[in-house]
Amino acid sequence: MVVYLDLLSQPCRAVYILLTCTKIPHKVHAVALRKGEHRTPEFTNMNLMQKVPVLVDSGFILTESDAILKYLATQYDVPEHWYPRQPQQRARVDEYTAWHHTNTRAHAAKVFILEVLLPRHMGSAVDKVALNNALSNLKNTLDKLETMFLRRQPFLCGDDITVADLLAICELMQPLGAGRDILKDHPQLQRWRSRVQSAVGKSFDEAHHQLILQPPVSQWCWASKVTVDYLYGLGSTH
Ligand SMILES: N[C@@H](CCC(=O)N[C@@H](CS)C(=O)NCC(=O)O)C(=O)O
Repeated sequence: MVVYLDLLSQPCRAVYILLTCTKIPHKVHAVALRKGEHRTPEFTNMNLMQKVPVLVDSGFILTESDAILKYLATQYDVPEHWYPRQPQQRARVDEYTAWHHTNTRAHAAKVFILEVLLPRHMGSAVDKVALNNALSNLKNTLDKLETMFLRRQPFLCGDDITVADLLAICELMQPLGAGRDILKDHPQLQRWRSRVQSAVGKSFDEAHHQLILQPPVSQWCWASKVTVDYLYGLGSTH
C-alpha cells in the first residue's frame, strides 16, 4: 500500500499517525504541495481533485482522510477502538467526523489561512477584523469540543482513542505552524491533547516535526486559490 502525503497538511498527518502507530505495512510517497507536486499529470490522473492525502491499496485508489482512516481501520487488523464495530459506538465516531469538516477543520484552518496563507497569496497585511471573527468562531468550536464531545469522557467519542481524535488533533495543531497555540486557554483540551499524544506515542512527534519547526512562510504557500477561497468562505460571518 502506498500513501501520498505532505506532512504539512493536517489530514495527511492523521493518516500518517494511524498507519505508523498501528504498524500497518505501507510506503509513504511524499508530495510537496509547495512545489506543486500534486498538480503533475501523474498525480492528477490518480486524484482529479489534486489534493492529498491519497491511498492506493492494490490498485484501489481512495481520497478523503475521513474515508481513508475508516478504510484502514476496517480493512486491516488494528485494535478495534480506532473505529468500533458496535453500531452505537461507531455512530459516535461518525457523528464527530461529520461535524469535523465544517467546524474544527473549517475554523482552525481559517485562522491559519488568515494569518499565513492569505497575506502570502495577496501580498497584503493580516486582516485583523476577519482574524478576530475567525478566532471567535474557533472559540465557539473549541467550547463545543469541551462541552459536547469531551463532556465526562477522556476522548472525543468515548473512553478510548478513535480516528476522530486524530482528525481533530491534527487540525488543532496547524496554527502552531504560525506560532499560535489555540489550546492555550482551554485546559480541558490541553489534557485531551496530552492523552492523544500518549496514546499514539512517537508517531505524534514524527507527524508534527516539520510543522513544529515552523517552516518559513514561503513553504506554506501551496494551497490553490480555489482552496483558499473555499476555506476563506467557510464559516464566514462577514
Ligand atoms: N477533505 C479532504 C481535504 C484535503 C485537502 O484539502 N488537502 C489539502 C492539504 S490540507 C491539499 O491537498 N491542498 C492542495 C490544493 O488545494 O492545491 C480530506 O480530508 O482529505
